[in-house]
Amino acid sequence: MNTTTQRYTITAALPYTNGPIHIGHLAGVYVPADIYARFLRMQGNDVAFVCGSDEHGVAIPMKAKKEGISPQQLIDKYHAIIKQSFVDFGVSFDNYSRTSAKIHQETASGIFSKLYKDGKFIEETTQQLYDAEADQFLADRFVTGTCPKCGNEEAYGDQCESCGSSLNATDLINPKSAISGAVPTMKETRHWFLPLDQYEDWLKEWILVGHKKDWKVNVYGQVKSWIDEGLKPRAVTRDLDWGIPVPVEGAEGKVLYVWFDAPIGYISSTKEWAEREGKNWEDYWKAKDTKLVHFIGKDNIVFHCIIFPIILKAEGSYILPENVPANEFLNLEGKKLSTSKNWAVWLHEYLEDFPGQQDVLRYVLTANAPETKDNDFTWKDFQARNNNELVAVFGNFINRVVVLTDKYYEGEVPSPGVYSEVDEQTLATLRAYPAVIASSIQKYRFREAQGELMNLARLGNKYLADEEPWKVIKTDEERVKTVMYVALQIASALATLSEPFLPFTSAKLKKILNMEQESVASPGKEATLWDEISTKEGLLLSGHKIGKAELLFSKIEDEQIQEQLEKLEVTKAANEAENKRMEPQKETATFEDFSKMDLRTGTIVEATKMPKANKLLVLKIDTGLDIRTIVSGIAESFKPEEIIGKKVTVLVNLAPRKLRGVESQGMILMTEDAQGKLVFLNPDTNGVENGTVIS
Ligand code: B3M
Ligand code: ZN
Repeated sequence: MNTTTQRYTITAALPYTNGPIHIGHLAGVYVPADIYARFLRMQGNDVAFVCGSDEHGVAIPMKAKKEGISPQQLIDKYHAIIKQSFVDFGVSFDNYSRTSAKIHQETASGIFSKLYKDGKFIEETTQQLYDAEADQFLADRFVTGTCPKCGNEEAYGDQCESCGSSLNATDLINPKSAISGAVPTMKETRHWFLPLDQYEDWLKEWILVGHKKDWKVNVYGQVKSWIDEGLKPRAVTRDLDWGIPVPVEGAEGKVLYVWFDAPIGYISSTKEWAEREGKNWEDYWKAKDTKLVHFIGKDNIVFHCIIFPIILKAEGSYILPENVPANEFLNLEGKKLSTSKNWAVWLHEYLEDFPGQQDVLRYVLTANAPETKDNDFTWKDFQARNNNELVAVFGNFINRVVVLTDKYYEGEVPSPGVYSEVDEQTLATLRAYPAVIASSIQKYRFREAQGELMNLARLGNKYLADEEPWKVIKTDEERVKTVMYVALQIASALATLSEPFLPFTSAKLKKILNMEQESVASPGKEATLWDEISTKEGLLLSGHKIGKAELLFSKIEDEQIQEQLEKLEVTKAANEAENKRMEPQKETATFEDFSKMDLRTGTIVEATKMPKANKLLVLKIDTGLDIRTIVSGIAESFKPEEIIGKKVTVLVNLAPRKLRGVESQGMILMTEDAQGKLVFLNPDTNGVENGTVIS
């Protein structure tokens, strides 16, 4: 199947050091990346699996301020937590670095300087949003406002998390400083821009033509829609005092944009590893026959499929990603995971609450992986998958095999007699599994691959249940030898094939079966253990002595699940209390300010959903003056059909603005209830004519 070895550079998104790792990160990025890297190593490939902490960007100083510590203290704190939790969880990075490392500063600076010297940037002085109160330019997460594409009112200056659009701060409607809450003013500043538009044709050729077939539909679709909308030059420097200084004279006080330096972190991490291991890093980034694969979440697609490849292309000597198998998002108990709202299952806490049960979480996250659509993690499902699948199927099968081998043969693998048809069939099915699982993994379908692994365990369970060696032993001892021999081959195949998915279980099982610990083939070795399942008579030969039974998995009790659910209840209550806190009264408005607003009574006469926008409804309102279109962000609270005929209060002289290409001519006034559901602000106006002035 494999035999020729291939060089791979596998990267996993660098986590921001503004919080610990949660299950969303794991399901979206780290578990699939680890399965892939482990699998490739088992196939004898030459793999560099790299990651590291992303310690720059506006999110860091902002979070540090919130925690009352310095940015350096913040990154040190979370870098340590994150790094340790990956080790404890068995994520097999070859190197885990950090972007505050010297080698990274040098690498990122070096690439910027090269592009600068080669004239790849546009240098421009433009008006940027500025917070006069905080004496700071506002970009990225320092500014929030309404997304011009979907109407989400909490979009950031670099990206809207609701629709995934990548934005420039100046694109936001009604921008607001995230530092002081002030409405920003404009101020001139000079920056370096990467002219993404100049690479459009090249991107079309490379991705839209070249990777139409092998990239995931969700990834390909996003890239296509960005390219179709037209790319714009993007600033790759920022006015900020946290980050890598721009290595250009006269750029004091400016740093590299975090999304310029962070992906270069993959390269620096590889350098750090190569130096330590006596390898040549360039083999992993510049050799044409190396395959580069980026594992990321869907919100990072634009950076890995458009911006970083353009940086690499402009530099000129690097390879480009072979694939970017981005995942969708995982939700928790029906709600979006959120670091700031503490709505998460934190990895370091899980490891404390469920010691030794790393594989259970790995298993559940892969079984529920958001590979093609957003998925939900629930504690009940976690418990059920552990108890009904890992314990009842996988664990039960292994336990029976090991206990019976011990009981009948003192742990020695018996010699098989003549195979029955069922034995032959079972062995043939078993021998097909390595190729089936491998093929799914190669297509980045980890969920399907793990499903097949469980089917193999099911095959073993069914085989034992049908052949009933515990009964037959009373009448036909020879037959039982054959049955146990076959069952032992299935057990040893499970020990090997489970390694990418359940590395702790695999190691434990190999120890129980007294198998060669080293399942990772050395590069160039002809056959790997993975292949030998299909090609050899069996992995456990007659006469081989296995060890004693040990439980692979244990039942998870209701109380443990209850505890986790209670933890979430506490978070929910805290968030609700936070939301209920009264907003302070706004600045004084003069009578003139108020009388400028033309408020009227109106009626909704038509309502339709805005295509491809979760929050927006396009309304036709009878304002008495006219029937006009108003786009309103109320789609999550109301279905179009339930609001036709509703009386509303309309601000009719609000400056029109375009949302998703539709011009909105005014605004309807709303408030919200304690649960966050919107409520129409329509005092008792039945009987009042549309268009009547509210004053
Ligand atoms: N630090 C992770 C995120 O967006 C971001 C990834 C960088 S990968 C180069 O959550
Ligand atoms: Zn949006």
